[in-house]
Amino acid sequence: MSDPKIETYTGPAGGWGSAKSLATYLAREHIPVSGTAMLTKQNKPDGFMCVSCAWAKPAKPHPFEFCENGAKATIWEQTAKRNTAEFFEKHSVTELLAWPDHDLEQVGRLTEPMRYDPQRDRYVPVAWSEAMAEIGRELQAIAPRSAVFYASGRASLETSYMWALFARLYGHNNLPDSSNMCHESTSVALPQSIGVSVGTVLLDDFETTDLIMFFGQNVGSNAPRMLHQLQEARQRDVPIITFNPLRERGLERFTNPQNPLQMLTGSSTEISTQYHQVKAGGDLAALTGICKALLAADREAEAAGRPRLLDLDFIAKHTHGFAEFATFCDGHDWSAVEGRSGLKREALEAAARVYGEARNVIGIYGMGLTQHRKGVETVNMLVNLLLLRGNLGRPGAGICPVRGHSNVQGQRTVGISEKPELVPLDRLAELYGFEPPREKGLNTVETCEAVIAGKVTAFVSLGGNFIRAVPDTVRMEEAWRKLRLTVQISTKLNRSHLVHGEISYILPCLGRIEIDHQATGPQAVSMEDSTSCFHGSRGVATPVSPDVRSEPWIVAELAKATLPPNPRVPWDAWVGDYSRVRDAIEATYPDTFRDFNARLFEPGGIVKPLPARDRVWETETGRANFTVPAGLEADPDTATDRRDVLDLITLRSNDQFNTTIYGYDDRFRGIDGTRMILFMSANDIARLGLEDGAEVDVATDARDEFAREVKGLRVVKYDIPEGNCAGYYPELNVLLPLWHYDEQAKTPAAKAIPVRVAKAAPPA
Ligand SMILES: Nc1nc2c(c(=O)[nH]1)N[C@H]1C(S)=C(S)[C@@H](COP(=O)(O)OP(=O)(O)OC[C@H]3O[C@@H](n4cnc5c(=O)[nH]c(N)nc54)[C@H](O)[C@@H]3O)O[C@H]1N2
Ligand SMILES: Nc1nc2c(c(=O)[nH]1)N[C@H]1C(S)=C(S)[C@@H](COP(=O)(O)OP(=O)(O)OC[C@H]3O[C@@H](n4cnc5c(=O)[nH]c(N)nc54)[C@H](O)[C@@H]3O)O[C@H]1N2
Ligand SMILES: [Mo]
Repeated sequence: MSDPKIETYTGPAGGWGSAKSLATYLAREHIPVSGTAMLTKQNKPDGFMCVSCAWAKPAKPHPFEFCENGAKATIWEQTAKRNTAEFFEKHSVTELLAWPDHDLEQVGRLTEPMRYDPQRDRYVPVAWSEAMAEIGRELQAIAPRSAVFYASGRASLETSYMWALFARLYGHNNLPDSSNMCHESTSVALPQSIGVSVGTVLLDDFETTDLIMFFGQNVGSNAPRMLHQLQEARQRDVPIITFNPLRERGLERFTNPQNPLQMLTGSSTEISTQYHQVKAGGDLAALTGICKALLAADREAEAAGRPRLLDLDFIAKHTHGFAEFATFCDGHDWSAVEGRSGLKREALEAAARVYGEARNVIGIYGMGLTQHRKGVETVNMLVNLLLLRGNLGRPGAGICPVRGHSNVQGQRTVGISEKPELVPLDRLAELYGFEPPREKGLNTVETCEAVIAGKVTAFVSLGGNFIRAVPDTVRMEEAWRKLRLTVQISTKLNRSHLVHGEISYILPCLGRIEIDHQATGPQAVSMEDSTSCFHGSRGVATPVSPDVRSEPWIVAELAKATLPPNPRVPWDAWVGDYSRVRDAIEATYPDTFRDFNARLFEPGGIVKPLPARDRVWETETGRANFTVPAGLEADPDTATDRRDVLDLITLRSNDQFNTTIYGYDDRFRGIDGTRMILFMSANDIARLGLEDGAEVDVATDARDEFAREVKGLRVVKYDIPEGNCAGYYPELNVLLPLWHYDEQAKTPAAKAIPVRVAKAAPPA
């Protein structure tokens, strides 16, 4: 790593910066330029579905239907570098624990199964059969409820279905997945208000929308292909109103790297027409303010005999709870709304005006809404706003949560859930002749609590990097080392392999981009995107090593080694022909997956039926519910406005995928060469007696017995609201207390952690 460079970035998102960045990656991963042919197959109906984000895949794709970060994900997976037995022979686990995340994955793709050898403190090669036999024996020896099967949103629908079935046949619902740390707030909120757990917007809706309201999602880095839809909407003069504490470049200006004219002329499209730098956790108040302004304007219109602003017909026919909701909005005065949101009344009234004039409105959001103590209430506050003008269940309008991992939503659809009520257990019982466990399983936070309490002794992981992704790094790593068994099905080495149990295995798998050859030939798999469309995907690259196995094969072998034989579960036949797994999925969920195999490669994907899209509300009231939050405070810990405490936002750079750190270049934020950064406002820097570039120590301001501290962050003066600061996940997860989660969904509240910042102590 060279010296860090920190300077203001003045370019747009996309543009030549993207193109240049990709060329560097291809060279670094030793992929010849001919290897880029792979990229033309990305997100195409006859190709493979990107392993990066979950954004929708259009029926008529652009010639290059990928973005800078999707291409990086492909290159990172298809690197020519290999992590072999010789590597593990050279480096002890203790030594590797000191390596940064980037360096661990950078070693290359895992190539053969490995078992931890405690005598030598090294991972050593093991035969697949031996690995499976020992893991099976270990799982047989414990009560099923003391094992957890985690999944990280990338595995296909086929693998995920088998994984969830394996857990239930074995005897538990302990199926946490990355969605517990991500959009769980959505999955809890939307059923309360509109009776579905997912967004209602389809790609087509972007073509007829009249306004996009955009909350807490960093599109330029984390879902860049959506910039196409945003740019096209802007070219039709559709306003975009953004709420984000940071001025994110992708939400300001975008040069489409696939538009030759824009590239040649250096021009760009303005994305946001209004940009509101709301305080972290201030969206609940900001949305209340907009609703309040709209209600007032509607009364004025009524008094003056002008057309009303509320959709009275929709409210009367389709909703429940309007009066109480209006009382809530009227009951909070503007000074409270301004204080909590950090936004001026005039700004919120301006947003309300545009909203009140727009016919069809889409509300988009990401982690900026979900990862808060009141994440569920905040998501439902956005629904409230949409309900006021009937912006649900009609073309051009709706709610659009931007999901993370490429199949995180699909994993839930096919049974990976700790909540038994979300799974057709009776159907499974009937199909496979067993009595599925009915007791609620553990989600991510509960898994952490149970490991600390010693109630969980085995952790088996389908992808991901759990120990690095969860809160309270120091406490969790300590607890993790007491586990009896840890098993990671992975593509690359990460910290979760190094913080391991007494018995520990690394099981290397194929990535989605590789050709997956089984008894009946090369196999296809499928996933569900963020707009609830299912897509087939076919690998195109040669497998990284003859000793890696496909995820369905690994899951089947684990199941066979663990469970008594059950002739009704044809594990081997499923592995030989994935279309038979799809048949099983269809048999379990006949309405959702009708003619699944026949329609697998339908351009644009198979659209999942969603009652709310047709204004059928599967809620307790049978209507769409206005919901009333407890108050405006988004976060009970940080509500007191203690002047010496800042609310820390942990977020992603433009050069990472979650805990996978591609590099140290956060181009749009002007950071190059380091991730140990604390973005602060000029006023806070001055008030706390610091200066731009100063080295600081940051400690969590939590009233419990644990000290949580990160030393040696570098202060970067940044355009961010006073009272907030920001830095990178996962490095700052040390500061996030395990109990700091959304009250209803238990999503870790990673976007407003109360911290104290002090000048770094001189070395002792
Ligand atoms: N390249 C790339 N793509 C990814 C990922 C990746 O790491 N890299 N991760 C994937 C995954 S799993 C997910 S979940 C998504 C995550 O995608 P995002 O939802 O974009 O996640 P974050 O980077 O955490 O950024 C959240 C955004 O919310 C803003 N924000 C923070 N606090 C608040 C708040 O209180 N209110 C508002 N209005 N805004 C706030 C931040 O400034 C930031 O712009 O992306 C997916 N796609
Ligand atoms: N403080 C803070 N914490 C957060 C967040 C935050 O914003 N702030 N975000 C949260 C969110 S939204 C999420 S989704 C979680 C992410 O949590 P996870 O999903 O658990 O983590 P990832 O970093 O995506 O996992 C990366 C690893 O997955 C493995 N992998 C990659 N591809 C494949 C594959 O095809 N198959 C298999 N089997 N393995 C593969 C590789 O070994 C790689 O090292 O983190 C959460 N944690
Ligand atoms: Mo996520």
